[in-house]
Amino acid sequence: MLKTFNEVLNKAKEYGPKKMAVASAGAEDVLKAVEAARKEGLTDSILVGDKKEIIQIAEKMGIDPANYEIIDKPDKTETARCAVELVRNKKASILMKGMMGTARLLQAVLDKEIGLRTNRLLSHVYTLEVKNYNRLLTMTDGAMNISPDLKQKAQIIQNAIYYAHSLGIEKPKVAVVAAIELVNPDMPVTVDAACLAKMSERGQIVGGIVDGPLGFDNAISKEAAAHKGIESPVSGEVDIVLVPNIESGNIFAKGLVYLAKAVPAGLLLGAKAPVVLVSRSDSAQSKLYSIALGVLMSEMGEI
Ligand code: COD
Repeated sequence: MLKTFNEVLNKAKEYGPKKMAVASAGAEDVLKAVEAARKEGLTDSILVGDKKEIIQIAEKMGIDPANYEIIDKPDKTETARCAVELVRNKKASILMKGMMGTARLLQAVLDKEIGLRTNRLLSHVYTLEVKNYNRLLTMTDGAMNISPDLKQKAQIIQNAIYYAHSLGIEKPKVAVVAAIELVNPDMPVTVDAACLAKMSERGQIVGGIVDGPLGFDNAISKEAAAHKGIESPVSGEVDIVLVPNIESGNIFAKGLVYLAKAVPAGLLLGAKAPVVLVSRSDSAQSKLYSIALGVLMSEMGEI
């Protein structure tokens, strides 16, 4: 079980280099991460975007553009579609979002003709390395599904469980968090949480252990759970946190990053190939870790 991003990086090196298509590569932090991933032997990237701009930025940074295949697509929508097509045509096995809006890339990924859809729901995971926690913590979904219903939440959990397997976690522990740990029909999130725990017990979600509803305190701390008299098979050892909606997930991750200096890395799951999808404001180091996660996930193959 990989417990830090350094361990993730070292493991991913064993599987590299993988071909990666970078959509809109013309930005310093994107190129910095892509070059670091090349030097670490993780990826061999095809850069898509405004070729002149990519070469200019690369040279300014001391990166030799000759190490990359560059496809000239000055228009951002064209860039997204081209990078997606490279993955669809198996010229690359990982897709990375560079300097473009998330929604634009997602629309290309979801495109019925050229996209990367499977019969699964696409969902996003943010994995965080947090100083005061004993393992990597994955939160889902703070970036793709806006307000998932019960069926979608079950699929989001299933995607995250498969992903956690790629981190060597045999039976990932999932906490479905809510404001309280009791079922209250006035709080539909608690009802969904109880259903998801039962769905896991009955084999409708497989490969992990799901419990909820749990407050975030008694999910993350055994002591807090004991204090409230709650016994949970996941408490204190949570690998995955399912949040109720995109806003809570986004605030959760950004809160940890900005206030607790957590290091984030992000991936989109459920497509034909992993999509490295981090915030434009995330550091080059976060982007490198996300690429490493993409390599591990790509090694698992299409699920
Ligand atoms: N998985 C699989 N298929 C999907 C998914 C999904 N998660 N979401 C939509 N689809 C399919 C639908 O079934 C449909 O066939 C087609 O895609 C279009 O669906 P719409 O009309 O709901 O799609 P859009 O374009 O209105 O919305 C899709 C987005 C991904 C753009 C939308 O959900 C969105 O904006 N999500 C949030 C993205 C964002 O801003 N994130 C912030 C990052 S920090």
